[in-house]
Amino acid sequence: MPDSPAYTPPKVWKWDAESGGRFAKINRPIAGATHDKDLPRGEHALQLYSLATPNGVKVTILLEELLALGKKEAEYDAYLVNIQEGQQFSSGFVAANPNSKIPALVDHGTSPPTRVFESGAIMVYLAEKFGAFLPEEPSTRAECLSWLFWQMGSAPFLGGGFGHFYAYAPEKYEYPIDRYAMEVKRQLDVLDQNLAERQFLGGDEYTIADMAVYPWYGGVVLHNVYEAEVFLEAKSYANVVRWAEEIEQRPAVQRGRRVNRAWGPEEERVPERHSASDLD
Ligand SMILES: N[C@@H](CCC(=O)N[C@@H](CS)C(=O)NCC(=O)O)C(=O)O
Repeated sequence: MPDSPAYTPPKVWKWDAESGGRFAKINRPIAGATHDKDLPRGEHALQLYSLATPNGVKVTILLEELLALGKKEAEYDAYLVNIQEGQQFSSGFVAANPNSKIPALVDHGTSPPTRVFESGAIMVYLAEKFGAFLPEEPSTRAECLSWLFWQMGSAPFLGGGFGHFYAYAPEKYEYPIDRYAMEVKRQLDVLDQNLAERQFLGGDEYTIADMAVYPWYGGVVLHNVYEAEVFLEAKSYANVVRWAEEIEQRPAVQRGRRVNRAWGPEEERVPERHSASDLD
């Protein structure tokens, strides 16, 4: 027998702003801007509007890796978008990303400027623009893109599914926690088996696929994300732990993780980034 009363969906779903738990304040069933406000703009061609969540950090890691390679044109301004305050619904942000989610990139180095949204699309755009971290040889490129798109399709089950019901929902419900714990453990095993054979996700080369997957699944195995390390037996995925630790030691990764961070220890917070010296 279920321990909560059975729910029968009404004929037509209606929006009840009070019922959604931690994110009820910002989540809405409609798209578009809620208020008029332009985005700020700094001096570099690349303007990033983001936050240091896993989806944000993968892009700042890539930008810092490009700079570490000596790609000077990858210099960027990174502005913080406070999603708890609904800044993703400003008219300026919606013009950069009609989906109202961080990260969003505007490249003023093209005429007219190029807007790019969805972190995977941003990573491919930057990797192609600078000719780095996305292999050119067709089969290794396909392998890299396969793991990159694997992250885009898989992480919503980890964050929006498991993380939401295990850590954020107003009550603990066994059915969704079981459903998503099973899926996340399966995903960790997919990574673990792949990394048993390879140094990086796509083979011998560190690519945008590693940068995209690490903030999500590295977070689970190294940083007790959702306080679920024990529940998921995260440390048992030894190859994922080995791979995540190797990535996390990279100086560019350590820099990228701090950009647009407005919480945690003071020395790790860099809410806005306009030059390398903001991180030095
Ligand atoms: N598939 C998107 C997901 C982006 C996403 O979910 N961003 C979250 C923060 S991690 C967000 O901006 N949420 C605000 C909202 O849902 O209103 C991507 O990879 O860029």
